[in-house]
Amino acid sequence: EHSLQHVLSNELGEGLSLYYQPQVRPTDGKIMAMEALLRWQHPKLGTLSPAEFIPIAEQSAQSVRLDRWVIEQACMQVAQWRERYSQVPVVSVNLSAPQFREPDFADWLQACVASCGIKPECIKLEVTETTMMTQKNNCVAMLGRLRELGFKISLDDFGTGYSALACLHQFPLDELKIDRNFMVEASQDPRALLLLKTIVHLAQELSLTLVVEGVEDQAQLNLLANFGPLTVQGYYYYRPMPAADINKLLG
Ligand code: G
Ligand code: G
Ligand code: NA
Ligand code: MN
Repeated sequence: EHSLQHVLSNELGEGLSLYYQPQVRPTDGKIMAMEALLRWQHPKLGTLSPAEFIPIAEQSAQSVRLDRWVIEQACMQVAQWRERYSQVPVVSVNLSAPQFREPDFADWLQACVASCGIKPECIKLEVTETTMMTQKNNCVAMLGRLRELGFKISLDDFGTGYSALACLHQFPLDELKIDRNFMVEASQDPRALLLLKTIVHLAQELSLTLVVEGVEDQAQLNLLANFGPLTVQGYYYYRPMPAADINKLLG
């Protein structure tokens, strides 16, 4: 924790990098989008997961800077890919809760994509259900504005947080990401599979695109066969990987 404060209080970048994990359309294997995932290479502890250090950074609102560093890196990467490849999938980035208390965020983000020479449509913003519910008014206002600017909005970890179900129709959203736990349960219990199927239909009825997280094997993928249009993010297709490895998939 001490050295996290060190990394965050200095010029960001040292030891930090982004991995990307493709989201795949099962019918033809096409990569529809990619999620940018932060990695921190600690000199002594090895690679640390953001699941461990983001919550610490959120407490001190240091995550505001961290998010913006991630977004800058992702936007520059998208710009570079777009110079080299004809079809570049949308890249999603995660927003931490304190970002929604920063009134300048939408302006900052608009300036960020503009300075990289890319369109807002190239970027998807992932917000967890819990962030959405604990900062409802801020989120609705800010995400509404961002969506008008052209950014795509995705509700992350759906079904595990402080439930957004009752307000789903009020949120400015383009996408639902069903938490990995639903896939795990669905492969063990037919009733859990029905639940997963019902959430998929709910998203389709609301005209939201849908990402099923955590598909790890063919058997799990087969369960989704008749569920209609969706994409899959999971180890079965791809693990999160450095940008250099993504080049091989785009080229
Ligand atoms: O890649 P994975 O183990 O390692 O990520 C763990 C968790 O950390 C996920 O819930 C993911 O949403 C979150 N996360 C990954 N990268 C970022 C980031 O850049 N910012 C924020 N706020 N969360 C991130
Ligand atoms: O932001 P979000 O919580 O959706 O981040 C995705 C997290 O899930 C990351 O930590 C990523 O490394 C992890 N992940 C992605 N696919 C799989 C999978 O198939 N199995 C498991 N166990 N974890 C996954
Ligand atoms: Na996410
Ligand atoms: Mn998730």
